[in-house]
Amino acid sequence: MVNIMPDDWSLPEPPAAAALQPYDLRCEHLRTPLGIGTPTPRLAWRLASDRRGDAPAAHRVTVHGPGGALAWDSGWIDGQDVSADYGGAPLVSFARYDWRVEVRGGGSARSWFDTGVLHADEWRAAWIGHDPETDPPFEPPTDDREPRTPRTAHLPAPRYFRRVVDLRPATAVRIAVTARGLYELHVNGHRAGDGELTPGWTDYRRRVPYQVYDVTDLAGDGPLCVGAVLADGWWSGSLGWDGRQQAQRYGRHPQLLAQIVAEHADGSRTVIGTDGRWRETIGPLRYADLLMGERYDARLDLGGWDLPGFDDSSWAPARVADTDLSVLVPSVAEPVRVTRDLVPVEVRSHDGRTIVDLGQNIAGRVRLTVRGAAPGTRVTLRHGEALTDDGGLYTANLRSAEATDHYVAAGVAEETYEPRFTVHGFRYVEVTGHADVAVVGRAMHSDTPVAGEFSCSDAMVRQLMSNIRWSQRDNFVSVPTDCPQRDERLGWTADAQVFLPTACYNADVAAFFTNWLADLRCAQDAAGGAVPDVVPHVITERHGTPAWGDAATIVPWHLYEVYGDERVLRDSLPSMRRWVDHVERHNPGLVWRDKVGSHYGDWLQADVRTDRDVLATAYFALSADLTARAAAVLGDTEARDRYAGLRKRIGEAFAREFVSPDGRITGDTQTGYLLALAHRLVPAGLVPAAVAHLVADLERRGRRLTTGFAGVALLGPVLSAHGHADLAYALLHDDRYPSWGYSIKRGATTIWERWDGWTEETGFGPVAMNSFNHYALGSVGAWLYGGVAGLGQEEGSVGFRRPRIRPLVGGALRWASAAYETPLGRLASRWELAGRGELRLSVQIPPGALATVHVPTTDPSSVRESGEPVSGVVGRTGSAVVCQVGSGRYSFTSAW
Ligand code: RAM
Repeated sequence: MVNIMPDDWSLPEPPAAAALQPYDLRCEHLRTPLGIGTPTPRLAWRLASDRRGDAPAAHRVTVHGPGGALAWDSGWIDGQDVSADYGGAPLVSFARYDWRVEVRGGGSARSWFDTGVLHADEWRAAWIGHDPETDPPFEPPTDDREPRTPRTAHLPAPRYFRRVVDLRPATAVRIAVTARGLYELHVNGHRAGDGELTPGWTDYRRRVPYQVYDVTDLAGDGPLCVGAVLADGWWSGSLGWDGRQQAQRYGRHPQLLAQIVAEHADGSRTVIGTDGRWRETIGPLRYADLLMGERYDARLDLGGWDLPGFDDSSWAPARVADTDLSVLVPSVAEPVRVTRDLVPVEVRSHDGRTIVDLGQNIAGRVRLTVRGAAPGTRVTLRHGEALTDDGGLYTANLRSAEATDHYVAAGVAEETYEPRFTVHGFRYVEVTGHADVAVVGRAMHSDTPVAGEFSCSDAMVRQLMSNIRWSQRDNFVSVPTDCPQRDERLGWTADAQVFLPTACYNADVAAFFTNWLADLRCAQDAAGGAVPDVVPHVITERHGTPAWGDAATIVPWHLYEVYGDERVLRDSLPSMRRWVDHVERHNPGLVWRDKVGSHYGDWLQADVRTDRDVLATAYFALSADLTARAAAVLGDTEARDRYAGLRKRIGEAFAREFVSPDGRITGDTQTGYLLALAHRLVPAGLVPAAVAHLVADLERRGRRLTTGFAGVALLGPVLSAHGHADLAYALLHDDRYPSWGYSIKRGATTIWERWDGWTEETGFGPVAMNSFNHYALGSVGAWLYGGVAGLGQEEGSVGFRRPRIRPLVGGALRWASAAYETPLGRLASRWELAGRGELRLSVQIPPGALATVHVPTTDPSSVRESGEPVSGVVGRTGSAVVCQVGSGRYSFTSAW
């Protein structure tokens, strides 16, 4: 069964433009951000032009600050840059800056950014929140009699805070807010902003991000009521496996911090921070936990608690808990948002329970509507990814995560409830307690803008891409996690690095990973250089693992290649070096056998076991290589030479130790060959033999893969680079175990953690670890974009200055297409077997790029572009004519 879900996060079209038109203006990788905290933010734009060969020659940026005053005029800057670092008058905190970019001979576009706290001494706020262990307890509401499970027994009630202030008439009101915990901000009876699970998860010991809200419209002219709900979240709630033991990892109870900044017509400001004048209580939200779920008792509603006139005399004065503000940092990434509602595809009754099927495995929660319930009716929502054979909810794979929400009805004709401080990974919801209910799924994730789309003629491959995109969204929840459902949801570093190339094609993840890399650097062992297996660092005993720790070099380098922002290398080079030095220090023989941490090998590979020393040493070579390249970009020639030399010696050690004279790699597994070939560790003369061994292994197994997390992404690229695209396609189209198609045949709407998540022989895989929503094996996505549709860049090109379009016509495909927003603008390709031996290839190249296009053909003389003999030919390969083109749209035809 192929279950096609519309994947309607489609890529918006760039503007139609006769001449160079800037669009998609960003500041520090974000669109119209509030709370920018750097003094020299990077401003960037893309360009659209319908004119062939167009390239920008000069640009000019002007920035106007408070009161409309000119803050910066860059003047005309010659060159093809599509970004500029702010270079004007010192920025002022909490102010709006309007900016405009103009391109010589082209158009102009405007955007804005809004600053946060630019100087640490401008904070006027304290952390507030009762300490339940030392402060008098809040009076429990009398009708709070709901029984709890052992897992929820310890969960405290979230707190409600409020403060009413009388501001002089203000022209603008902003609020900077954060929590050690999770918060939801309210202003004058309204929720402020649309971020979820704010402030997000970071390494709270070192960085607690704050968000800034412009609440001018909500503020009005009268008194201003600022309210907040505060819950445990990652700070003090269940975290990782064995949720209860891991609870209170960062702190024992949550705290809130906020600063209101009102601006008046005369330019003066009123600043009010959280302090002992705020008031605090508990309310209808009886507990809220990311893993366990929420319980809301609507009978205890605090109606109007966030309005100025509310009587809060029974609330306690807030306790000032702490005044350490040194950990506060501006938010640098998009918040989590609810981006899509899913209407159930089926609602059934099972054993007196209602089972709702959303038709799609998501991360998020539901909106529940209850009609005609008596006061005190308890409605329970349980979440699961699958159904048991008899049609009940399957929850064994959630381990200790209860993923259960309870709603106690107020008893009005119709009432609506939506949890806010929990997130579940689920496709099915079981509703008990009341029959007249309606449920809508609410998908939420870090709201990274769509950057690419891929399609093709094969329904199963389209579903594969849909599954990949969903697993990306479902697991990009503030940090890149492994899974959204069980008691884990951690930032496993290998998962992130293997999936990163795919993630970059799907979405603009520049800000998202910039944030995560800051946590990676915080997490790295300061003395030794070991990188933990999960970031943020919460499993202290696991670190230094091959392929996991190497995220320290792979992630910054790949971000640099894709986005062309060398600042990521500047920030990361010391960390990259320390990681490589750490491995070298413990492995002076340059074969990585010692200090291998938890060594998971080629995690969850099927049927075989790749030699661990081979895998480790290949990653060591890769990390040394990337560190050398980063040093070269930054002009550090000494470091470049040192790491390039190291890479060379690791390569020699690898060849000596693992490559036999007949081209066999120790262990003789697909992943062993893939790693060695992809990272150029096979001596040139033995490459054909090594490829032959890889191919022989695949053929011997009836064209079945055995790869796990580390090898899987390399199948397509390595096989097709060595003339075996047919095999790569065979694996892509396969639907026998183990393959992507096998899960899709079974109705998968997300990528499974393990090839054997469910099999005919055994049914569900091991309950100890069996997620149906894990992106690692979805790392094949990069090959769909970069291989099948052929959208990539030349070796050495950065930021897609020199794109390479090299489609891979083959398999069962009649056509394939992909489009991608490069830093320069839109890059796209579509190939199609048009019948009668004709191939059509249309491509779009962004302004300023010089692209190499490989036009597939069996007859070089047949190649035409827009009906004319093709020009700009720079070479021929066995099956393509290679030509160079500048920006614009081109339509090629050729014999095939
Ligand atoms: C499990 C998950 C995760 C992986 C680790 C090693 O927790 O599969 O994705 O990285 O193991």
